[in-house]
Amino acid sequence: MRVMKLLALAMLVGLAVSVPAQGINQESKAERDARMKWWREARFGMFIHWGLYAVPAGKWGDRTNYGEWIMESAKIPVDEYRKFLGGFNPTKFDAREWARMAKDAGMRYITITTKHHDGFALYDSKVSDYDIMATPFKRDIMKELEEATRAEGLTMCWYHSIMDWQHPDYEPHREWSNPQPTDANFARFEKYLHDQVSELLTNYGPIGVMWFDGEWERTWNHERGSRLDALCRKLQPKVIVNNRVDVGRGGMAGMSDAGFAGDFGTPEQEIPAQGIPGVDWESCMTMNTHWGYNAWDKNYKSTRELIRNLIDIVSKGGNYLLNVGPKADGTFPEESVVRLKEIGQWMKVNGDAIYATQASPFKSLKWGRATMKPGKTQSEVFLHVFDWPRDGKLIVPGVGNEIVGAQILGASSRSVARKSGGDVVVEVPKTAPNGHATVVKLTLKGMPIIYAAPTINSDSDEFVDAIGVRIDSGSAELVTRFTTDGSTPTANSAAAKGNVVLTKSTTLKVRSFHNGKPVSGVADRKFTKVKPWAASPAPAGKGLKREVYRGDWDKCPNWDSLKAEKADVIEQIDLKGYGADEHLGFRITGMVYVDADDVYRFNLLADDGAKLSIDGKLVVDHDGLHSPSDKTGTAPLAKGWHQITVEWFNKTGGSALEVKMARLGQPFASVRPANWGH
Ligand code: FHN
Repeated sequence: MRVMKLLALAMLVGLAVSVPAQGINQESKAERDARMKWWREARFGMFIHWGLYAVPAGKWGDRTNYGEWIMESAKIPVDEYRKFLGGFNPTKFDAREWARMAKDAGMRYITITTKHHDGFALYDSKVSDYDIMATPFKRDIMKELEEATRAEGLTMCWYHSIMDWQHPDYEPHREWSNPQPTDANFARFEKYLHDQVSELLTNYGPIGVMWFDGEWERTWNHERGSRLDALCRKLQPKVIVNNRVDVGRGGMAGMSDAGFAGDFGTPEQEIPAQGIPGVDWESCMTMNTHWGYNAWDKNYKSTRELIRNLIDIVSKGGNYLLNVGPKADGTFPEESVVRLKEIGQWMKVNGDAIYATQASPFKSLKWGRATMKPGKTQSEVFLHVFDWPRDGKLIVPGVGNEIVGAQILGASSRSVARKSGGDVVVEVPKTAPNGHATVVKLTLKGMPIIYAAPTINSDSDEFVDAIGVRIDSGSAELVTRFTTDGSTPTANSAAAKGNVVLTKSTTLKVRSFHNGKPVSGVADRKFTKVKPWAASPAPAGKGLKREVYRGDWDKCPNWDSLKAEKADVIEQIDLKGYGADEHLGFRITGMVYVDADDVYRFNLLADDGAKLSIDGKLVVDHDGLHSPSDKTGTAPLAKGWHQITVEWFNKTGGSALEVKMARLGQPFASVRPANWGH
């Protein structure tokens, strides 16, 4: 009975129980938090891209703008590229020096390319002759670096590419390469991949992160990703695995959909506009414009930009993985050495505002960013000031707490901070102590109370009978009051205790109150009561009709103008039997059953483009070329059967197609076969 009541409440709430897009391995939240703890507190790591590509250092023929992709981009055949083996003799390589530079820069972990896409292993692999032992150097670089990293108190992490341009069993192989494989067998390649990952997770001590990459080609899929994820966790249960082990990553923005393997999202060369509460992520970025060493690339970001990237990322709850591309002789480019040193000088003073901090309590700050260490008795809020106040008054907007104190990190004396209405004014020197960013630590009594307009959470703006809307003020100390008649909430307006249930079309207005006084702006959102779309007569048959097409498209074509290769009836919307095919399209038609009048959400996962229509109306438009990602749409439906059409195509590379649905307020689930008809 209790479950039914909770479900009823969840339905009314109009908000699904959100499932963070974090991994598929079965562990409790407490177990996951314990496993992720060191990584979340570390916040800052060094990425190292090193391999044979450092030998040409970016030059091939008359071009000098290559990096670690030189083999693919310059179409250098395997047997030609292997000649770099003889030139890879990094006699100046000093693992301890590398680890010391990372530590002195304030980095807490190192992630190095054990094998990049070119297939060359930087360690002594027993299952490959294409490794460091085939070079004049003949030393296990990973062993030396792992020992040095640990000696400096840092955590060793491995980057490992799934895509492999040289292995004869890897597919798709490069038609420009030679020798051309004659009996490529991807299952054999998968075993080779597992064997190398097993070496890396067996022979080098405890590893912090397995950072997979190159998961986007058509031969890699969710089943293989799940197997590789499971292998890592079997070998080292405490290891953290990034989301590129599987195929759930949505492009360079880096975040995954629920249900895919991987512990954290991997935005690349970008910083998300805002963090996502409850989702772990790490932005990886270069110092110049190449990951691998390019002797001509002098386009290095300034130390100030690198420090402010770190602050911006951490203020949004993420980690920063900053890359170095060492030279073939084993040294870091001088430009990288200088920047690491300068970042380290800043971190020495301000590391407390980075390590083990959480995302900013503020929605935004005009003059910079914030990070925080919240606590029940008192909280530390670190104000990272980019634009220093010339009048010596740093205004911190909308703070409801009593002030315990204020201090510029690195300063010998405390600063004076006073309340001015809802703001805090901190007296600071007329010039900024640090041009990159000066940090003011503001200590507050209790958990942060930030005067920001409450958020109105709902998965839909439409409803059929009633909808429950969750309103969040951001602090237990604040009371949220609301109106449904369009007026501005006052101290006498109704208080929103969690969820507000609406039964008629309404513009909901909400505002935060502290000690009886309004302390935030007003947020509003319009909710409309709608008639559900009429149901159709029940279908005669089970399952859905599918037409299969072959062609080369950039978006869903006009299927009526094409001739289907075949037509069949399917039990479920998926790619069974077609998983690796390219230049393929489906048009799926039939009916879907819903068991009550309500608003329903449809989630469409696709690579490449797809569209989903209900009763002839387009509900999800996820058309175009893109990596596996999902989009959601809603439709108000009467109990019974409704027409559904799903169009989908895959151009080249990876592919994905899945439809999930949910009644408003419930989590997404696959559609039971009995609920499909035609
Ligand atoms: O193709 C790789 C690239 O060479 C580099 O390793 C980056 C770093 O994250 N990852 C891939 C591009 O997304």
